Amino acid sequence: MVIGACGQVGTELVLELRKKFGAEKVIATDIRQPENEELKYSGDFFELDVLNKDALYQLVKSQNIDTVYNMAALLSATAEKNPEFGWKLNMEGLFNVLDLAREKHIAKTFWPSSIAVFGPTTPKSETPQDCVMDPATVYGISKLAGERWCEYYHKRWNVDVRSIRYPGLISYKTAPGGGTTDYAVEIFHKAILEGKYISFLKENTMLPMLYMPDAIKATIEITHCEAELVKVRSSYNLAGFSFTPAQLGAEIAKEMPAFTLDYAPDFRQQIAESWPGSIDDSAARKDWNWHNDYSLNDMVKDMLLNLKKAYSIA
Ligand code: AKB
Repeated sequence: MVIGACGQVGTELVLELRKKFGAEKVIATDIRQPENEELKYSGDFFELDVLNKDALYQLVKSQNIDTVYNMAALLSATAEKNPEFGWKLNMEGLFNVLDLAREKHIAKTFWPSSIAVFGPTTPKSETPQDCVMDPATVYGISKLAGERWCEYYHKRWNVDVRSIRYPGLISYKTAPGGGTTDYAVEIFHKAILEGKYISFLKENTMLPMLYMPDAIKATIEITHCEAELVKVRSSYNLAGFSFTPAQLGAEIAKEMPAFTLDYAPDFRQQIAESWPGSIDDSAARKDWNWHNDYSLNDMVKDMLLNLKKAYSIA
């Protein structure tokens, strides 16, 4: 079962799981009906609010669910605008699923953490798996608290919970909603539709990123590998490549020479500045053999190709 199936990661996760395991084996759920056509017609969908513990339990039981991917969350920028709800959704949603596992109604669960668990005094470059973590956002605080709870449930009740600290995720099928790294997706849409983009982050703001096919691959691999391989039960560092808005703009301009980029930083700049510029993901590489397939250049080419197709531009 995928909770938050209509979101940026959920959409592609459901489609890939259905491809891998069969459509009838994967239940998609979200608080709202799917808009993505592929998702809509690819298999069963149920409306579900992860905060409704009873409805969640009923669905898990009636559909005989063994694995839950719990992707429902308020991201960094949105949670700053509504801190109380950000905390509530991110924490209660996690507890509702962890408790199902603790009570043995499901066998295992995947829960995404984020580079937002790091903060201003965290080492900025090649941020280690274990280091100072002083998140400066509600989202980051909820993810760090969630990581501690995941490890606690695992140690105390042997709950099989697995997690990755997602960096910024770049995708063309479903847009991200309310994150600080969203500029790295918006820029492609604007480049194709208008030939220009105004970035809400400053030109030299370096952030770790990952292309969606790699993120989906990692998510499925960590969830389905042997339990013994998963040595970190809080959450694994993970990354593909790092870039600044200026560097991404330059890559896009290689493919679209007329593209222009300007900057008008807003409140998200401060969030971005509290996060690492690059991530050391050697623990994930060593423990469960993680590796990314896409470089920055591969990603840019693939994004432009697919978005041009989506907008019917030759
Ligand atoms: C965000 O920007 O909030 C997310 C994240 C890095 O977790 N994309």
